[in-house]
Amino acid sequence: MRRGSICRWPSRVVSAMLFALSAEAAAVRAAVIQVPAQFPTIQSAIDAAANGDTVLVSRGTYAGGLSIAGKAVTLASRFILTGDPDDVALTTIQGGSPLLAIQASAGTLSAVRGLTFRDGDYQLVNYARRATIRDCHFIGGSTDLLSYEGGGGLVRDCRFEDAGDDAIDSDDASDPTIVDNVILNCGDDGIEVRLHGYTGPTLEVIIRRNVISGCGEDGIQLIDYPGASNRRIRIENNVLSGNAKAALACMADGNTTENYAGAAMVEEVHVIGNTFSGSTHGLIGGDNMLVMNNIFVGASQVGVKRVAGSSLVSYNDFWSNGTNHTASNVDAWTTLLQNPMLDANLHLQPGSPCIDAGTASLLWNGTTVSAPAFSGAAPDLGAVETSGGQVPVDTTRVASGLAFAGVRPNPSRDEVSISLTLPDASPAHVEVVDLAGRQVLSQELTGLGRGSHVVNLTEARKLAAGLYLVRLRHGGRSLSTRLVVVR
Ligand SMILES: [Ca+2]
Ligand SMILES: [Ca+2]
Ligand SMILES: [Ca+2]
Repeated sequence: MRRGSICRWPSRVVSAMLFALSAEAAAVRAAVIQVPAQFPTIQSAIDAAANGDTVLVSRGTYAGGLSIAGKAVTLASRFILTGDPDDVALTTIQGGSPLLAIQASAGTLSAVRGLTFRDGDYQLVNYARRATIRDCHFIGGSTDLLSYEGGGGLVRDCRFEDAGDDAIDSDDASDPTIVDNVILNCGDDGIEVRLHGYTGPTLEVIIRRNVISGCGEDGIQLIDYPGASNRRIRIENNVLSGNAKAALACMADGNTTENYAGAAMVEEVHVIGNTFSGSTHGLIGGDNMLVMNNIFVGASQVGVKRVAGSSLVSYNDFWSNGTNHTASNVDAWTTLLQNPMLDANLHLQPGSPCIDAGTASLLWNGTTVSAPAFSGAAPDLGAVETSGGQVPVDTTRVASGLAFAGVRPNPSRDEVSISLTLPDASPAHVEVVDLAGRQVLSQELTGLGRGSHVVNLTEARKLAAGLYLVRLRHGGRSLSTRLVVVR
């Protein structure tokens, strides 16, 4: 819970609004309705609220079985005024099935803020296209904690613990944005998204900067149904740690019970900058996934499995997995196989080879996909960007005195220059190779002499957009680095 994140109404403003709570005033301006001071139960306050009103609940334990329908209501504890986490912990809605439903008829400005939901069955079910759920705590219960049923909106800064089934469940035409949540010890999956058949405007499901740990099945489970539904899923900067089966898995044909087989899932999924730690499997994939800038560490069986079809696995680090990857489109040139040097929180320690080892963007199936904002020279691998970035260092220096310090700019739209050091005056050769291994550019480097040089590759401006390997050869040795061309 984050202290002091947002206080929309200082308490003196609330008092003034309460004095103004005549019938006429309520009709024309948002009001604050207090429970239990003005209404003894939450539902009676919701029923009395007008569109845009806030139902402000004081500390206490209240019965579930609540419903918001036909208007936009903010249902909140005094946390929205105080920023005090105790206002969340001590303002509890307990029991019921569900504890709270936000109906499809609820207004788009509906919000639930700073409440604890405890026990019961299906704690919060959202049918509304847009509802905001922030700073809440979901604990226990026999089934799912937060369910989207054709609903959407933001769920942020919430904590989910000990779900009977999934913490967050997304069914039908839902498009939740799931950001900055902590999800612990679910009976089944941390987040389960079913890709039911759907043909309307593109549904964007976003799963960003969450910590998901200790779940009995998968951290995130994407359940496919036959055919191409119009969805895109972005899974970015999450820490997926110590979940029992897979950290992230695709499932075929509506199956929810992990079978480690993956799915020929054609919906587009971006898996960017996550840390996968532990589990039997890191990622079990589909047929249309871009997997970039991630760390896969400590999977007892396989780090990345069945990321196939038009998928690409590029700029990732694999370390200490039973098997790093199987049956997947892994770009070996951009793949690190080094200890990521993680601390106890799975953040990178100083000197980690994952610092600045990612790519800012990648051309994939004709589209340039960008990483989130980063510091330093390039994105780090894994979920958490280090603050300063590393001073670029020459990691390819060899004892012979031959060195290849890199390609600038990278990504490039035009010609590029390469920085190299030669041990003597004999000729060198540079070539650019595409992902299929075809040589697309070749240039002799003669008369350079011993020492450091910068050489322009003017022909690089003719390269098609894509990912390339730049290889420097000299005296029987070769050194390589990667180049991304964008157009
Ligand atoms: Ca599908
Ligand atoms: Ca499941
Ligand atoms: Ca960086």
